[in-house]
Amino acid sequence: MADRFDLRREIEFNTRVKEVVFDEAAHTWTIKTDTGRIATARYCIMATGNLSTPRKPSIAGLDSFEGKWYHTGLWPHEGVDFTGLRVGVIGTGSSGVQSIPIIAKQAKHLYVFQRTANFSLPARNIPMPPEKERTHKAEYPARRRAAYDTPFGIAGHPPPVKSALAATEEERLNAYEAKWAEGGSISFLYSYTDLLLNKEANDTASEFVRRKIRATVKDSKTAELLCPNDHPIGTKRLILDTDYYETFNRTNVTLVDIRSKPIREITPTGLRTKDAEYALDAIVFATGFDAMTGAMKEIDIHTDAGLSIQAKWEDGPRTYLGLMVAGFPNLFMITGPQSPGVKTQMILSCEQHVDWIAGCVQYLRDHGLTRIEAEEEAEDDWVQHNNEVADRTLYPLASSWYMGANIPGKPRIFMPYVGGVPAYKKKCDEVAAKGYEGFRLGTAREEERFAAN
Ligand code: NA7
Repeated sequence: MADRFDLRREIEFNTRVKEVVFDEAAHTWTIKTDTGRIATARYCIMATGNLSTPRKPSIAGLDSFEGKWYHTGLWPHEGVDFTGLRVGVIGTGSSGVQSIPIIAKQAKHLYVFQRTANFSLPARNIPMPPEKERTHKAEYPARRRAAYDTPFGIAGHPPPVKSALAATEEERLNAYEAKWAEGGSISFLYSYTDLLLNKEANDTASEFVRRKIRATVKDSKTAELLCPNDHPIGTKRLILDTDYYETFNRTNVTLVDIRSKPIREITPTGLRTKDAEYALDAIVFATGFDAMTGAMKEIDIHTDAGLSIQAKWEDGPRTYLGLMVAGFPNLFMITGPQSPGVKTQMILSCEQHVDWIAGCVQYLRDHGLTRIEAEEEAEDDWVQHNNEVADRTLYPLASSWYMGANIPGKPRIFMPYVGGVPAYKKKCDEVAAKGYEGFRLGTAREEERFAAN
């Protein structure tokens, strides 16, 4: 892509942005980096990602550990060979669940330290048959257009038409079995209309997966520990795996419940829980990310009047459309909090934001404008709408990274917009068509007199 679009000359590689400051008189952002390079730009677009700030828990004693430790989000590019080693994996989200079967095949012994069990479905990954690849690629433009009309931004799954509670037990079992055999998470959640809306409906799908876990894992105590029981299926990221539950039938794998017996400390030779000590040569932290707001808050983003993103988002993120933040003119976000981003196909949502921002910047240029800022009231309304939509679903019932629940002390607010891609895109397009409704527009020469929308 970089070569095809001749992008390399526009990119500063190996550069970390430390601070970005808005100059209110000039209507520009100044971007300061760790290489000393400073850039000034009319607009600043934060494409810093939702899952880009890996987070390692502060467990006492890690500095004393004599083995090697890794974080799944900072994996060495050259790979890691665990052959013959005693390995501990901490964390059983997507990253843990997908790496555990592979590490188990190499390690002498693998200890999986689980605090919370998660639902996982078979990925059914196989080499792509060439014919399927050809027909799929030939349909790219039509698929992309169709994807914009689906809630998750993913084409090719017929939307459900029926409530799970309107189906008979036998119908439901057949439907879930078929989806289990096919693989995929969206397709599974698309079995019925109300799996993410109604707890009773959801229970039927959650119980189906628990039965699969019990049927797969031979040791009944281990199976029971692996059965999620604290959240409805789909309200945390629904994991896809290859042989995850089967891995616990291996003799070199031990599941350790750190919910009832928490980790106390890491020692030079391993890890100590409340009731036991585990000798380890390597530790893998699969403990996730400071999701959705972490990367933005890591950079010192502020205006020359002194308002900072850290202060503004102290009680949780506030945005207008997940695209801009009141008080921070000319600063855009790609898939910011309160946009559908992480609850959709990311590439599509990134594309929609990029197109919207490009259209906006073009509009400002065409109208001789140099400043755009979200209005407080529009932002308040959007945050409220975002919360109301989430509260109509089961999502807030889970202690997920969508809620900020995985970071001690982080405010618990449901961050993604779950009203679906079509409703969101329609709103963004309407806002633009109305001359950027809910935004104040202005010019550097006329700071005081913002053009009314
Ligand atoms: P996740 O989904 O946030 O999972 C992190 C896991 O680490 C989860 O099982 C946590 O348990 C566990 N965790 C976190 N802190 C601790 C401590 N202190 N002690 C023990 N266990 C801990 O991150 P992933 O990287 O797996 O996946 C992130 C997303 O990337 C994923 O959803 C996909 O969208 C791609 P907890 O549930 O908090 O009890």
